[in-house]
Amino acid sequence: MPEQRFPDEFVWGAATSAYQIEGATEEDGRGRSIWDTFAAVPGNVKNGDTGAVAADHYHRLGEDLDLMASLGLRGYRFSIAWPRVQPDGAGAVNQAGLDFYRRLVDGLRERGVHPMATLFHWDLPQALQEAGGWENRDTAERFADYAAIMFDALEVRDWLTINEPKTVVDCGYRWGIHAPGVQDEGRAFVALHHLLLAHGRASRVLHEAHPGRRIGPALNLHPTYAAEPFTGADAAVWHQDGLENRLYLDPIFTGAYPEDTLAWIAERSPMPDRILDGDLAVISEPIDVLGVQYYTPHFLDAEGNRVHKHPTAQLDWLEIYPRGLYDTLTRLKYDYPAVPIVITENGVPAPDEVGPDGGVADGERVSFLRDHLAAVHDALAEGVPVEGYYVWSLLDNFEWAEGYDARFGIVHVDYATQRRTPKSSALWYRDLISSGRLA
Ligand code: PNW
Repeated sequence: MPEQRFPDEFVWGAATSAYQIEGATEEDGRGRSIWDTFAAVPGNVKNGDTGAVAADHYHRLGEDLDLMASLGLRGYRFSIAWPRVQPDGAGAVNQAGLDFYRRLVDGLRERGVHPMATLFHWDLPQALQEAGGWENRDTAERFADYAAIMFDALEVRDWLTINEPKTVVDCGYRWGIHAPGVQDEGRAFVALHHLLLAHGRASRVLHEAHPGRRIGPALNLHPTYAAEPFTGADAAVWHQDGLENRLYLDPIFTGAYPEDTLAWIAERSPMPDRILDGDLAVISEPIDVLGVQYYTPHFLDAEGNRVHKHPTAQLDWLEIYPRGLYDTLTRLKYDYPAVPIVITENGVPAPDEVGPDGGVADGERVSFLRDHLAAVHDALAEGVPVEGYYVWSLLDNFEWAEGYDARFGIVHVDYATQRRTPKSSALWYRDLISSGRLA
């Protein structure tokens, strides 16, 4: 195989999110989030796990920054816990919360690591949930206010608005397996519209207040395919593509919801009535960067049911298919206007893997990352403007409804001692970063 060299300026990064690693949920004036509430209800999260301690990152910031430097990371994507900064989601700012993220950004800069900040990675202030959460249009305004606070407080060039609106809509509101635990399609798509509105409002605020900085959404995209050719699955595949991908990409890039998907939604949700004049102009505020999160494709049988064609990971929703990342990236190039793309998440879970010597040999993760990066390289060769890649995740962490059993980190966390141990994938990644080429 010819050598697969990446551009010198390619940003090799790792990603995390606040609720999944910080812990310290009741310290220094942090308000309550919907994930604190959701995780406290027995049965919602495996083993009754919560983010109360997580990887204790809030108390181990210096150590974790040094860890990033030791791996040679060029980029770090983190999220800001809204309730740390605005405990009630509106009004008064909690200085201690702001200070934590200032220390983080300063620490990254001192170590030459490029920061990428996510404004919302699912930990909505509980007070806003009590006022209707994302079903309440006002939450988008509150989000724009919070975004303005963060834009002024942190010297960060690159911002992401909403992490995976699709997962909020599907897991949080259609299936009820994530906070806020709603199971109602009608309400789900109302929430969707307000999430996109929040994205657009915050993007406008940034453009007006800080020209030169960049912002975009972080979308999980799932290429959809017929599991077998000539089975008549094409209509189902297109419908699924609407729900998974076009429902998010089209309004942001083209200023219109996909008509077929909107018609389907209209049969089950009052969402179309909630679209006011001017909303789509806000939602389609030009983006400067697109965060792409890729984990898995969806193969459908003739009835439109999902089937697996390839091996799955520890979590069975994750069917391993690196070619899907190439297909996703090239599809963006051919179907949508060109913007710089950053892979803001890609990774794989595995059960605890500590060997007898205390080391962690996660060969399957190395293969997964290598194969997906080869797909990124192929997309670069095809002219897709991919600027960087952030592996999910830097650390083992609170994997939402799966709790601590599913470990996505390239660095192992022993939750009893909070000891960090780079896995073989972290050492492999460090070498890749220094050579710039896939061996
Ligand atoms: C993402 N799916 O969520 C999130 O952004 C992370 O916080 C999370 O830890 C990571 O992926 C791993 O799950 C997803 O069902 C959740 O396809 C579900 C899916 C995809 C991504």
